[in-house]
Amino acid sequence: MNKKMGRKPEVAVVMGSDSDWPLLEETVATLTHFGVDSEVRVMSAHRTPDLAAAFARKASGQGVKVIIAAAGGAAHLAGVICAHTSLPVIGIPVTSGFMNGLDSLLSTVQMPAGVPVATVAVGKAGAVNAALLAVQILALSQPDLARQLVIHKQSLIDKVNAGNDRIRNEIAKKSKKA
Ligand code: RP5
Repeated sequence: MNKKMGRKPEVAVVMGSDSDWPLLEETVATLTHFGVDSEVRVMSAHRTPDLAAAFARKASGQGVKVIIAAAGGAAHLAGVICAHTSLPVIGIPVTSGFMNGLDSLLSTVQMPAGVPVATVAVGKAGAVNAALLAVQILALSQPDLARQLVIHKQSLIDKVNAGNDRIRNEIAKKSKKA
């Protein structure tokens, strides 16, 4: 939520390493676009397991409504967070040096029944979509965010239509020249 209004962030953005930050900046920028503040933390499922578990256990009590967790390689952070909270957890698989992040994708998405991680795409699309999904969850109880999401959908339509016009104009110009 809005720090300016003296409220704690409702979205937590956590990542397995500071090396993930360039990707997670996309997530935070998208949240910021909707006026949603976030708490950003680096923690590791493997290197700081106690910290990750404690963070997940306390998050709900601190006003967090959605947790976005990103990791690469043996990407278990979202799953470990999910194991310790009933909050919705969105997992972002970070692009890795091995098969461009297929390892991260499978590690994040292949959760056992009962422990759901809403896994988005590898890379930038996933980083942006994780933020949008978090906004959509918050929008269920926040009409202003719901209104902004309607505007966002219209911007997607406008962009596609502009692309259609541009391509059709280019083709028309070329066929006139020929
Ligand atoms: C994961 O290992 C992190 O999320 C990161 O994507 C990857 C590499 O971490 P560093 O070696 O850069 O710290 O846990």
